[in-house]
Amino acid sequence: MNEADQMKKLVGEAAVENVEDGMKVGLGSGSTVYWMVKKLGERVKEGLDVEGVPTSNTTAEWAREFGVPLTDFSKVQELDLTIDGADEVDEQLHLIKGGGGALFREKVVAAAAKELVIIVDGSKLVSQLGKFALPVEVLPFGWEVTAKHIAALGCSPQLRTAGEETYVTDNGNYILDCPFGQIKDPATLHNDLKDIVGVIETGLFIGMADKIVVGKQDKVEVIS
Ligand code: ABF
Repeated sequence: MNEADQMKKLVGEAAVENVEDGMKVGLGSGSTVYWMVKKLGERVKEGLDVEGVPTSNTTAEWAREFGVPLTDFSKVQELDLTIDGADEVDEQLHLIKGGGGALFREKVVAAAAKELVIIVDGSKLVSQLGKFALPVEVLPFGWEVTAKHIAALGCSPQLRTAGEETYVTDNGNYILDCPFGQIKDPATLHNDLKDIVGVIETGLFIGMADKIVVGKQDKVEVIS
């Protein structure tokens, strides 16, 4: 296992220490979350009573593979905790998420939880968001017009592809990756984007994270 994967495994497993018996847990997406779900499955085998709401079909497959019982919002409308990854974390704990294409369900699941714990390696910590192109989920109908309005905010939106095909989210929508560069006021940019008809959700998670579990060299730090 390479150093990056070892770091993901370290923080993913450390985050499971936040899970208590009887909890309903939001299960994020991404390669760091993979290790969290795997560890959670080991705790379930040891007797932990937990149910998870997955943020993507991929995460649901991991949960089934590792034996983490799943539930959904028809059965539970408030989660005790959501554990998820991120692409960037700034000093105010605002996030850019969505590199994995699951931002909309990730935000719904994060918003339904009493606490949001983010698991990242140290390379994701930034002083200002924006070096990572901001993923924006848009309705496929009229996406070209939506992209034009997003461009007017100061970027050149790129329609995300999967091989030769247009990438389609679990919700049947498209993702525009928007390289804004340094984002001085992420809250305002998020609101301006959400005002554009055709924009469904942005990868800016403003003031949602409660705790960041960070892997640095061979140790884990917690920022909150
Ligand atoms: C997911 O975690 C996405 O929002 C984000 O793109 C991803 C980061 O993935 P990884 O842990 O693989 O770096 O929640």
